[in-house]
Amino acid sequence: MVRKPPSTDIDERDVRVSHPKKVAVGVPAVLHALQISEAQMGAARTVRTLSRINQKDGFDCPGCAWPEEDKRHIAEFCENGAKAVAEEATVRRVDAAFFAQHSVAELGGHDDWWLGQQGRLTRPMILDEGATHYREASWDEALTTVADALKALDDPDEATFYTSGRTSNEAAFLYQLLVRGLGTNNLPDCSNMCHESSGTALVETLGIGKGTVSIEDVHQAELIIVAGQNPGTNHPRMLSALEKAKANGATIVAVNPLPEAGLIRFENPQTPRGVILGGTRIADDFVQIRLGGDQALFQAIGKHLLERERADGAVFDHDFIARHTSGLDDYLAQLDAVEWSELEAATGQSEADLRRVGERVRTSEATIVCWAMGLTQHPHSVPTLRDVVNVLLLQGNLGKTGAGVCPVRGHSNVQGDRTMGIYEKPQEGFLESLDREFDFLAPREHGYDVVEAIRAMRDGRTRVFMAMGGNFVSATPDTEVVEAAVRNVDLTVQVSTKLNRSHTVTGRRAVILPTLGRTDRDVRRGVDQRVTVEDSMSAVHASRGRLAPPSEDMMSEPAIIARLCGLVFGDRPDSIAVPRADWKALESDYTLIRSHISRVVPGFEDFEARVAKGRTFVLPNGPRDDLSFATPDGLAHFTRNALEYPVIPEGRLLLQTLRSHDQYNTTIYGKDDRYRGVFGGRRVVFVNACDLEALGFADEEVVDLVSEWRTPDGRVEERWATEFRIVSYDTPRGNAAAYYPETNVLVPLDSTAAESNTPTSKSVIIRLQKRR
Ligand SMILES: Nc1nc2c(c(=O)[nH]1)N[C@H]1C(S)=C(S)[C@@H](COP(=O)(O)OP(=O)(O)OC[C@H]3O[C@@H](n4cnc5c(=O)[nH]c(N)nc54)[C@H](O)[C@@H]3O)O[C@H]1N2
Ligand SMILES: Nc1nc2c(c(=O)[nH]1)N[C@H]1C(S)=C(S)[C@@H](COP(=O)(O)OP(=O)(O)OC[C@H]3O[C@@H](n4cnc5c(=O)[nH]c(N)nc54)[C@H](O)[C@@H]3O)O[C@H]1N2
Ligand SMILES: [Mo]
Repeated sequence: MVRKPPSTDIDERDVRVSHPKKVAVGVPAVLHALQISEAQMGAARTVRTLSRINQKDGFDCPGCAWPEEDKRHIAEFCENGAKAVAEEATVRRVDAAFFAQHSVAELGGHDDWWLGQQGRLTRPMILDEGATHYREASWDEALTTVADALKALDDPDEATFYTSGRTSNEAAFLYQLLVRGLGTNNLPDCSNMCHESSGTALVETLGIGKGTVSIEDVHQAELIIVAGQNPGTNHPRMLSALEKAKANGATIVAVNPLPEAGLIRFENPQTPRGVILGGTRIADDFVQIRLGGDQALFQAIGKHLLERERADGAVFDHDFIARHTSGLDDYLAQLDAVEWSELEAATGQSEADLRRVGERVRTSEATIVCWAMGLTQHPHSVPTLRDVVNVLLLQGNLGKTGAGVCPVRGHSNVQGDRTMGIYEKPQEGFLESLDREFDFLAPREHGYDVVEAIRAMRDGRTRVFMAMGGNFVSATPDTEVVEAAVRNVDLTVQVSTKLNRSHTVTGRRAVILPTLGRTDRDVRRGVDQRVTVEDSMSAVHASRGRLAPPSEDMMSEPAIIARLCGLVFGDRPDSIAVPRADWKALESDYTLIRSHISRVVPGFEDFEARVAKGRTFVLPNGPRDDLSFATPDGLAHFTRNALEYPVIPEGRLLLQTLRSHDQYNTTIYGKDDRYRGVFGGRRVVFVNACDLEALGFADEEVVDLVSEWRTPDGRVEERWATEFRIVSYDTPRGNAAAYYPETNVLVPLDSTAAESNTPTSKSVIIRLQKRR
């Protein structure tokens, strides 16, 4: 398969490369954010909007899920939060005339950067079967089209409903109700490609699929390990928390194949010291690990702790282990069995260096491990994360101040969406409450996750595909396969704020439902509506937009779904069991949705009062609150995990696909990756200089990337991404990096993590191919 890039919208001949930066944020970051904001919104709207981010009674930043600090700065935002806001609050518009002018085929020739630059969607649009262009539709027609298609299905499992992670709690709750009311659990979400491995490992070992620390814990920790995460770009406000932790005496260890700028040094634009004194050095220790070497690192730490415990004692927390855990002996047997030489090979670190990190852990009274995609998108991510938990359990680093697990979530409400029931494998307790509240019987059979949803479309088992936000076509692996799969569906429906490739690669018929975003004012029957979100640390609070919506005739996500529920369920006779509610009332008063939530979702009792006046409340968290673990035996579990790490065939490289500084997932804000020194282009591949020499390539050479996937029956499949410029870079030998989504075409659909089924976006075997 040779794939041409969708277009030449970004002229890659303009790419320039300079030295990577060591310092993140600072004044240039603020200036850059303001430039982008002004281009999208103009000066007045920029000031009005940015001053409302993350303020009490303002809107929740759509950038990331990192929590707000208690005492909020006047401008509690970061460069990339500002870019996320500008992208949404832009004054550019995609109207009906735009669609009349551009055929779907023509739009399909553009990339996500160009499509996103066109502005906010404003009108419901329908693509009729055989038509070349979308045409304008009324809300009635658009929603009736969707409802009729859903009602006409022979089997509800022929429909699949994707969710991205910006959707509010209120919309997510109604959406899962719509889906379960129809009779399916086909609710794949972006989590399946993101922190699914975290959830899987944490539920099994700790009985909860979420992190166990609060922002205060981060401030109070003695040691923070930041593994597989690039906060300078993806969670910039986390750097302020790390800075505060350091001021309180914490040690920070960064574990990453790349020396990412924010991990090395950070200039806080919100403190005079950050601006004047050149910032804080963040990482005390930088472990430049091989891709996929983290399980070995954590086993090495465990082995070191075990050896020191046997030598001098006083390392393990025996009381904690005896009272709250099971499985220690099995875990220790693994630590005894694994050889230092193998741990060295897997990590690329010497035994002495591994022991140095082990010593930092041993001497810390309160340790937190933070992680993101560098740990979750490998074939062995789930065992890796179980080994992270193992190390923390040895010293009782749970349920005490400054300690615990901290999976740092991506999308700003991805955690809340799960809490609201967006999950293909719902828990029985949740379904029982749902049945009771809405007087129906929710389906029990598990539904499709993202990878299974793609297979079902590919194989002709799906007739309707609906997406609540996101960009399914670009965000998922194996782009060629996914595009063909989506085209195989009768009807595709996108609820979206902005145009993207999922509107150009469609089923035989397609509907676009434009929706309000976080920053938009949402007035229903004369009353300003609020929605709620949950951050990465289980804190729930309200969010209210203030800007005039992109057009008069826009609907919010909760309103769209409430009306759809009315169309789908409203006229069913009483003899048929479908969810019963006053859909019309829910559409215009979200307090009523919250009232339903308060009776269905544990921890949301008295919901309305607890989020009134900008208040935040924290959901119950067993391990954090009182060391209770919702596992079958009520204990936290040590586990024995055989050591795994990638084996890279001769002459090949292991490719990780990651984010540049100027993108939000598939939304491309600009063409630069300032901290890594790349400007004006995105089709670059970062390779170690020694590998280049050994493989016979040169810096700046333009090559094709060929992924080589060995199928279970032993064939080698090739996938091509053409014309990438080589950038000689400080990455471990054998490890390369390139941006997503351009490289998604290289990630095989069948290459997924064991147990979590997450696509292995950080672990793709490739070869560099000379261009003919
Ligand atoms: N501005 C901005 N903010 C975002 C996003 C965005 O695109 N733009 N996306 C949001 C979303 S949905 C998410 S999930 C998060 C993503 O946040 P990150 O996980 O920080 O995102 P990635 O760019 O995928 O970066 C992965 C990091 O892990 C490192 N890494 C890769 N493989 C390994 C490995 O095997 N071991 C170790 N130790 N490190 C490894 C990479 O070098 C890189 O630093 O950010 C969220 N916030
Ligand atoms: N190769 C590779 N692939 C990856 C990853 C990787 O690291 N490497 N990362 C994975 C991860 S972690 C994630 S989370 C996924 C992301 O997958 P998605 O969440 O599906 O993708 P996004 O690019 O965040 O979606 C952007 C679109 O969302 C819509 N949107 C934005 N805000 C709103 C809103 O408020 N409401 C609605 N209805 N729509 C809105 C806009 O139309 C915008 O174009 O990608 C995954 N794919
Ligand atoms: Mo994500």
